[in-house]
Amino acid sequence: MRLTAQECEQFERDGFILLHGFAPPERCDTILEAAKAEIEKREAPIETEGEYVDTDNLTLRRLRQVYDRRAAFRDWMTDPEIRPMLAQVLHDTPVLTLAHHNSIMTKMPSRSTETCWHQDRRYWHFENDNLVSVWLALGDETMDNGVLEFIPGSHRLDFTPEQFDAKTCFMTGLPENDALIAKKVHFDLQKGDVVLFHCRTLHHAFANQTQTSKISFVYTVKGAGNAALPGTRSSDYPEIELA
Ligand SMILES: O=C(O)CCC(=O)C(=O)O
Repeated sequence: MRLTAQECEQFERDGFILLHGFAPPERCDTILEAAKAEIEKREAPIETEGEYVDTDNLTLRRLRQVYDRRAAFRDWMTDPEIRPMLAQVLHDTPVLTLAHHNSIMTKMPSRSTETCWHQDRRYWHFENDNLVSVWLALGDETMDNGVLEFIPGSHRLDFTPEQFDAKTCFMTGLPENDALIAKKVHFDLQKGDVVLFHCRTLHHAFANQTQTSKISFVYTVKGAGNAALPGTRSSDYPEIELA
């Protein structure tokens, strides 16, 4: 499957694009069942809400390194259908990087927290920013349960370090930041919807205010010509070319 010229332009302009209904419901159910089993096991490496905020909240936030956990996850991350689209937005051969987003994301009822505005590249170390994440909704994602919001065009802007706090969150309360944040958009996602977003695109999500867990899948691809910097976490994990 390929993106239309208009969709490619949209990605270049906004830094994200929605692929509505990309993954069939049965496939999402298989992934979701596997995700729930892995969530139940809670095996390392994981991240909890307590790592994002100063609390003793050990609510699960993310299962990391999921590629190695289940065939259902590996199959999704190496899905041949999406590769041509990834090649289009990267302008290069897509390569899976297992170092970073390679995760089941959770927003648990009651105890989840807001995710601050940020660019994913904040902890990533590559020669350049040619990296795109693939977000798969495994159920409904809305403002009530913490759907992602994006700032269109933010991937093309240059920011100063003063616009970010010590945790590399894009600060609210600064007039220039707030003016940009006012332009935020989101899509209400349904099971099978995929969002591709650039690693410089500012995004955030509120807490889950519902009584049902929100479970999503996210992985990242880079252009083959974009090497991870030696000696950083980004180069510590295998890469898989999706030719
Ligand atoms: O699920 C969320 O709150 C957003 C996650 C996210 O943006 C990230 O981990 O980079």
